[in-house]
Formats: sequence, C-alpha cells, structure tokens
Amino acid sequence: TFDRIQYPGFQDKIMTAEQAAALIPEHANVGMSGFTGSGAPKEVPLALAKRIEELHAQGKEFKIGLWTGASTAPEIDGALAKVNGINMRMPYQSDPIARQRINEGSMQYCDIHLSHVAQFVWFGFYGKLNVAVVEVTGVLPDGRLIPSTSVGNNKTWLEQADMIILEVNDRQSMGLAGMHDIYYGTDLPPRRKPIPMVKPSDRIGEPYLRCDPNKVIAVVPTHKSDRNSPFKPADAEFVQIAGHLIEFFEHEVKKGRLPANLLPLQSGVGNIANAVLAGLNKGPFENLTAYTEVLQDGMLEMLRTGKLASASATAFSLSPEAEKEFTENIDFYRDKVVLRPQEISNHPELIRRLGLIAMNAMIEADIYGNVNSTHVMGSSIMNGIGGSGDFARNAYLSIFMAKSSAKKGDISCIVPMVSHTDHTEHDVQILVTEQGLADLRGLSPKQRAKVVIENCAHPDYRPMLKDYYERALKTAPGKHTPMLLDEALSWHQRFNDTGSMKP
Ligand code: 0RQ
Repeated sequence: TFDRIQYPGFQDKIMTAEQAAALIPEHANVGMSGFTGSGAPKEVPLALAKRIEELHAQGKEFKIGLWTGASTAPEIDGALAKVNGINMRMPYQSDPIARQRINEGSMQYCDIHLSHVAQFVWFGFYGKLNVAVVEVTGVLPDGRLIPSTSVGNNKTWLEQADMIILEVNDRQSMGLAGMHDIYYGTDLPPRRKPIPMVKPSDRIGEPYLRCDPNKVIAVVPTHKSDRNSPFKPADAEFVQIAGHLIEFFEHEVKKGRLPANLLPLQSGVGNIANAVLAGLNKGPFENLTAYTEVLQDGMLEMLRTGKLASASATAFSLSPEAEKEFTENIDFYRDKVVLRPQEISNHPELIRRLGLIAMNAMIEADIYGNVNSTHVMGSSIMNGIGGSGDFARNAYLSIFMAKSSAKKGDISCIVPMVSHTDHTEHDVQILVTEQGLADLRGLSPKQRAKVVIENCAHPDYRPMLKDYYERALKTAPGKHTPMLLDEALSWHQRFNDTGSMKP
C-alpha cells in the first residue's frame, strides 16, 4: 500500500522501526544519512535508542559507532547520546546532548574534514562499516533510490555497508527526483582520474543512488519532516560584517581580481553566514553562482530573486518557513539546484579548479591569522571543523568571520593566540568582524598583527592586544612571529578563572 516502494523485492522487507532496529548488532559501525538535520533517518535511530536504553537497564553493554554526513537531528545524535549509546562519533555533530557527552568524556568524537570521510572509509582507515541506515524519498521499480534532502555520504554507506536499512519518507517531496547528481567516477589511488567538472552547475553523475537489493535487510516507511531550525534574525553586527565583505568584493572587482559576478560562493553554516547571504541579496552583484555544502534560507532567497543563477550543495538546511516555500515551488528550484555527495561538494580538486570564495564563521582568530572554528577555551568542542578546512585551504579566497566579542563582551574573539588551531595562518586570507576587515594576503606575521588588531578587534580589547604585541616584539627572542610564551593563552585562563577575559 505504500506506493513509494516500487521495487517488488522490497515488499517482504517492509517492517516497523523497532523490528529494523533489532537487526543492528552490538558494536556495529552504523553509517546514517543526514546532513544538518536534512535527510536523516527519523524512526530507526529512535527505536535503536529505546532498545539500547532497555539493554543498559538490564546491565547489558550496547554501543554503536555512529558515522554520518555531518550534523543530524535530535532523533539521532540527541536520542543516542542521551542513552549513552554511542561509542565513537564521526565526522561532525552540533547536538547539545552529544556535545555534553563528548565534553564530559563519556563519548569519543573524531572530528574530520568532511571531504575526507568517504575516501577514508574506502581506504579502510576506520574499519568496517557494518550497517547503513539511509533515508530516501522513494524506491524505483528497478531498486534504485530517489535521494532525500541531503546526499552526504549515502553513496559510500550504501556501497560499503554489509547491511542496509532504508527509511522511505513520504513527507519528502517527490519533486526532489532529478535534483541530485551522484558521481560514480571516484576510484582509489593510484587509479584516480580527473573529476570532469568545470562549472558549479555541471551534472557529471546520475540522479539516483544505486543500491544492491540483496544487502537490504529492512525497509521502514516513515512520515516525518526534517529538523529545520529557524535562524536568528540578522542583528546590526551581522549586517556590518556583510557590509564589509560586500565593500571588499567591490574593491576586488575594481582591481580586476574578481569578475563582475564574483566567483562561486561557498557559505558556511550558522547565523553569520545566513546574514552575509541576505546582504549579498541586497548587494550590487548579479548572476552569482554557489558551490557550497549547505543551502540555507539565504541562498534560496537569492535563487528566487534571480541574484543567484545556480547553486550546488550536498544538503539543504532550511527554516520551517523556507522549507514550505521550497516544497511549494520545487519545480522552479529543480534545474537551479544540484545536490551532490559531500566528497564532491567539498572536493579539494574542484574547490581549487572552480576558484571558490569561501566564507566561514569562526570562534576566534589570533593576531597572526590562525583560526579556531571548533573549541571553546581550548578544551571543549563546539561542533566540529565540518567543511571549513576543505574550503579554506583550497579556495580562491579564504574568508573567516565572527563578531569581535562574545558572551556580552566577556570574550574577545581576537586573541593573542588561538586556544585551538583549525586553520593555520597559511589558510586564512581575510578576517572580518563588525569592526572591519583585515586583508592578510602577502603580509608578514608582524604586518598581519597590526591590521588584525586595528581593523578587527573590539575597542574594549584593542589596547590590550596592542600592549601584548608591543611587549612581545620587544622581548621575544625571535622577531618573526613575536610571542610571549607565558602570556599567549592567559586571556583564556583568565576567562576560566573569572568569567571574563578582561582584567
Ligand atoms: O553562543 O549560541 O550560546 O549564543 O558561539 O556563535 O555568533 O551565533 O555564530 O552560529 O555562525 O557559529 C564557529 C560555532 C559559529 C560555527 C561557529 C559562541 C556564541 C554563540 C555561536 P550561543 P554565532 P554561528 C561548512 C562550514 C565550524 C564548521 C564550519 C561552526 C555560539 O560556524 O561550527 O565552519 N563552524 N563549517 O556566543 C566562546 C568564543 C566565541 C563563542 C562565539 N570566542 N568563545 N564562545 N561564541 N565566539 C558547513 C558545514 O560544515 C556543515
């Protein structure tokens, strides 16, 4: 009766989420679909969490290794972390309960560049993938799968896992069919060939996922919408950040370093990224393109207004209102949007070739241009590196943005030394805060320190940074990247001790 499952061989594999969850063995490595809440399985993980909770109550051990595309939803990370059912989590998370488990030390987390995941699984670096749990929009008569609102690592999970559990979700629009581009041309070294893409809108693969029906052990019909979280409205500081960036792009066009319609945009996750897109939507540039990881509200709006000609990504990440608008107008979006596996959306070869403008948010930067995207005060994970490293290192322009201070001014986001490094000084070209923009291209560390302090630091912290830098310059034995070894992290220590970086 469930007309989305058209492959006859799956009819006798249809079962409940509880029955499917019971088939997952202890200590299995489970590859689940899902990328920022989009296209994540919604029933089997919850049923598995319930099963784990019952087993734990009986004093029995049961944990899984949980691999995904990126962050997921409360039904996966939240539910499984709550029952302490995850032994190793990779490659990205942003769930409050999972974060708490990781930071209290009861759950292992391996934070990985998103473009690395599929190939490292193929290389065998992470051991065997036992089970894939993948949400799809439908199953075709020949057994191929219509992907859902994200692609992520699903191609690899379906190929690598011994057992496959499908969730067929009839809440996902059938209009998604044809939007995906699954590239099957990746091979392992030393047999790799160039990836045949020269424009962000190129389609180089197939619209459906291949699936070996013999590996499918369960098919679970579901009817639940994606976790779609609303964005914070753009406040004055976000708008200022967007303003500085647009002014910079105009300058680069004038100098002949960027074409009039810029270069393909990559925009990170979160509130700042969304505000920058809103700024670009009102800005002077036309006929833009995007080659990015996640399509947020901002990009959808730019497609609607025509500012953005096309967008390539691996997932949607929409607010509930944007999701509704998207579904109602899916025919308008279908030929403008391409969803790809994350190894392609984030591929260094393609990022370098297409010449992306990479714009990602950060937690903090230091005066020399090193960037921390992942850790609070050095030891606590926030989310993870996600795709920011894939893009930053290989982009035409690598931009990092943050408000100059956080937590009501008690934290300076420009510090003498980052408490954790995700992006080194070599991968960071432009820093932007609401205070201004620092163009670090071609500058020595000492020159960088001056523009970062002058242009990006919050006025409350600017004199402290100047004082630190000048003393370092005077007393450090090396004058290349002057540093006071005993003071470089003292601001973070002060915050931990007193609740503020201010003395
Ligand atoms: O905390 O939520 O409690 O208020 O960090 O900060 O300003 O709302 O910014 O939502 O863009 O998130 C880097 C975390 C920024 C994100 C990060 C606190 C601040 C607030 C969030 P509250 P904002 P955003 C490709 C790109 C890594 C992955 C990536 C991220 C909260 O962008 O995870 O780039 N990036 N992927 O108060 C302590 C500081 C702080 C701080 C801000 N210095 N110290 N807390 N905060 N600065 C896409 C994918 O990979 C999917």
